[in-house]
Amino acid sequence: MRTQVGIIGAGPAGLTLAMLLEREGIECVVLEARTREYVEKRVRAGLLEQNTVDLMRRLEVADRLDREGLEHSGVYLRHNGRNHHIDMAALTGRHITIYGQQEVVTDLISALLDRGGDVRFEVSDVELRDIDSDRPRITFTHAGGEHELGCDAIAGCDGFHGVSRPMIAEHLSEYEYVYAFGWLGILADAAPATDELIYAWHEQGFALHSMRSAQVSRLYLQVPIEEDIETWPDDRIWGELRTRLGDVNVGPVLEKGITPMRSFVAQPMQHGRLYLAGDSAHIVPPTGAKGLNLAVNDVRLLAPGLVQLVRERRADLLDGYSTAALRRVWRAQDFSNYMTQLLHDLGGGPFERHLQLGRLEYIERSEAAARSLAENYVGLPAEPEF
Ligand code: FAS
Ligand code: PHB
Repeated sequence: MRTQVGIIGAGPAGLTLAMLLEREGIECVVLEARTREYVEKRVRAGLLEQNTVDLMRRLEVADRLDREGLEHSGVYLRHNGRNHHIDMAALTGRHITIYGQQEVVTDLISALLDRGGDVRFEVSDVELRDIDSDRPRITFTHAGGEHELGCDAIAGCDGFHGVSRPMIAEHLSEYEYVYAFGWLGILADAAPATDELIYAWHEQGFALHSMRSAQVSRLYLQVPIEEDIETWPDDRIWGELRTRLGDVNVGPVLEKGITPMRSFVAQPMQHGRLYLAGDSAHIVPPTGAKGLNLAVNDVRLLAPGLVQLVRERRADLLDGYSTAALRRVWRAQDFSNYMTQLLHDLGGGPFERHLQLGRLEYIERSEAAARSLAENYVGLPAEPEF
């Protein structure tokens, strides 16, 4: 088999890249380990930056997003039982939109297949070969047969546990920071008790009130890193959410799980003809709602370079990909770390708690402080494409 760009992974990064390439008439094949149903049901991120929404509209895959997405002008920061609203739209002129990652993935797969895109689900034994040459190959098993895919370049969009990053590990510098806590998240059939997200600082730990629709709430609690979900029956979860968030509407819990919190960057995000994008290259704690948005920004920067390579056999754009992508990666790392340190119980005792409360009071009083938080949260304006 031969194509122009081989893409490993049908998550937000791989699918958005495939759509960007398809629009330019560049042939690509997406190889995905899981079933279509699994990736379309996987509950993860929920908040889209303005840049991500704008790009989905440009790709003409935003019809359902525009109908069902919840556009918000800001968020609430809560401490000492008081919610303080940060009007991000007033401060930045930009909005955020609540729309589940699984909906984004569903829309992208449907649009890609409708436009003749080639997505292979349930592939296995994926291996990358000759990535230091200008004719890299991917070998894999699919539908009971062994296959080889020749291409001009490979995009490693296969997430944190994928095969791409390990392939070039010897050429990478890796940076990691593991937090001593995680998030217990629930999806509940319960109308949100708030119009916009509430990020709550509380003596007992952080909590977040998010949502997926007017009928479905998405809520999170900070829990110790080794916490066993079995020790959290629903009534204990609801009780702790009420303690930290105040008013919550209780309903059937549709899903619950604990996500560890880490910051991770592998750089450079490329070697030879392999280009990493999304979680395969970086992980942020979800406090800044950056994970999905960073993945989309990576491929927005990667696509023009791949188009130039295929059309003009030149790689000067691609040679600058990692540097360009890492600028926003590290900005998002810093913001996600800032939001995490601001709102979570870091175990630093009373002095640290007073520092946090002082920062929260400052954000309430200072427009400059609020604007700085707001412009990072809604997403800095997208870097001009090359
Ligand atoms: P993804 O992990 O989404 O996609 C990678 C794809 O590659 C997967 O479909 C995988 O099956 C496939 N793959 C892996 N290995 C392969 C192989 N060898 N061959 C073929 N395919 C392979 N972000 C937020 O902003 N907010 C959140 O609340 C949030 N919650 C999260 C909760 C969890 C449990 C996790 C794991 C992540 C969460 N994230 C959150 C981050 C998440 O949204 C990611 O940033 C986002 O999925 C990144 O997209 P991709 O880079 O495309 O990676
Ligand atoms: C979510 O709705 O899943 C969500 C929202 C904001 C975050 C993290 C998760 O910071």
